[in-house]
Amino acid sequence: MAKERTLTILKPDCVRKGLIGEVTKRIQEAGFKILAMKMTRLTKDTAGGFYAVHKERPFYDELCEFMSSGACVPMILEKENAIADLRTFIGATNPAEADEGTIRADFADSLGENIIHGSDSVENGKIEAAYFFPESEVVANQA
Ligand code: IDP
Repeated sequence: MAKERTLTILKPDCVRKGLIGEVTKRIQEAGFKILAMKMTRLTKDTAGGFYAVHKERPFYDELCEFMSSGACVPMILEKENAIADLRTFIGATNPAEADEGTIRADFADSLGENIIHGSDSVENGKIEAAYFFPESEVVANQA
């Protein structure tokens, strides 16, 4: 199977709860290689741009408020089947419906504040990775 890249974000609730280390450890133990990572704080506008696909949804404003409410940690991850595997790893959007042992089942409080993001397609993964990282910040060769 071909290697894929995906974009994850440890959301502001993950940072506030002191879970950066725990979630990053699980990401690495699950076989994802971190090619880029940083801490940043989105503005309401940059959060809105990232989630533009949800612009017409009733929760859009709440989502932009939440995503700009504190620091977050975006990362580019690489692995075979990374897109689907990360989605399985993080669990369903609503933590009440997330499988046992997933990040959202273990740590998320609500549908809105659900700890972690994962790209939903290869195409969106590329767009989302470029939203946070110029190619010069992607360390593909880590030998
Ligand atoms: P995903 O993050 O599992 O891909 P999406 O449907 O793409 O889920 O929604 C993006 C984010 O918007 C979710 O992770 C969650 O933080 C937020 N969200 C989704 N649905 C709701 C809702 O009904 N109320 C509040 N926030 C929501």
